[in-house]
Amino acid sequence: SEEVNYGEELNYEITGIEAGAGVVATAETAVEEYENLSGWEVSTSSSGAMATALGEAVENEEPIVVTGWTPHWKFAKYDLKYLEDPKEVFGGEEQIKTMVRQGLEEEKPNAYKILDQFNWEAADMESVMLEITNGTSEQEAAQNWISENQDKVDAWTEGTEEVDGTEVELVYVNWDSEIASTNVIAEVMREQGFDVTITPLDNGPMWESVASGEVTGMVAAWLPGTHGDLYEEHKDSLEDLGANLEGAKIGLVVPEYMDVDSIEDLKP
Ligand code: PBE
Repeated sequence: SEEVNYGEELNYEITGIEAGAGVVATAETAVEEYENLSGWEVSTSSSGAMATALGEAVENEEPIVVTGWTPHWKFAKYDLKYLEDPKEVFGGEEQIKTMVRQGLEEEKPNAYKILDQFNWEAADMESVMLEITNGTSEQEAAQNWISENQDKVDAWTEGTEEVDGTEVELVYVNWDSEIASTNVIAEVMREQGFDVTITPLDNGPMWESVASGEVTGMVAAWLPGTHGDLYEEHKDSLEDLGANLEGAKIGLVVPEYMDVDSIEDLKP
């Protein structure tokens, strides 16, 4: 593996996603911290463009290095691996947490309680993501998961009362994982009588809109690492409702057929 120089073939490019994503910022830190990544750059575009580039590379058995994360359907669809990260720049296991605006509990106690009780597992999120990527609409994939997992949904709504059009605005970023979770919780709340709007934003504005109280909340906070800076900046102006999913992870991801195992195997 010491012989292969993927850098040249890849034009020293790590295929990133949205510029505001935590995993992109962390990949930029990795480029600074790993001497062997000198000369490499993290390109930014969108999660969709990254997924397309990854799919094309796999189809042609070409090399590619992407900013990746778990849960994500790409691991079910392709044979992929995380590159080892001996400097631990990407951190360890993460949680996805729910954040709501201050005062929500008093103003909309039923909305607060459902958001507080929302939690599921990586396999749940992955099944919704996979269905969406295979062509089912976001809302329909959410509804399908709900009808197959009524026991979990019942636990989220337990102890709450149905409402008549109470408005809830959830914000998220167009990452596949957050499209899945936000649509599921939105559909659950609609079934309880809420008038739910979901609004995709960039990562920074997502956090700001919850902290300013402009919107109800979000289920898309990746901590402690990925969104650690945003959390530090806003934690005093929002309410942290804890994890809705355990065992998340970020890192650099490559196809299995590439002859590299560690970030340190990439050549300058
Ligand atoms: N992600 C998915 C996000 C959090 C959720 C890993 C792309 C990020 O990097 O900010």
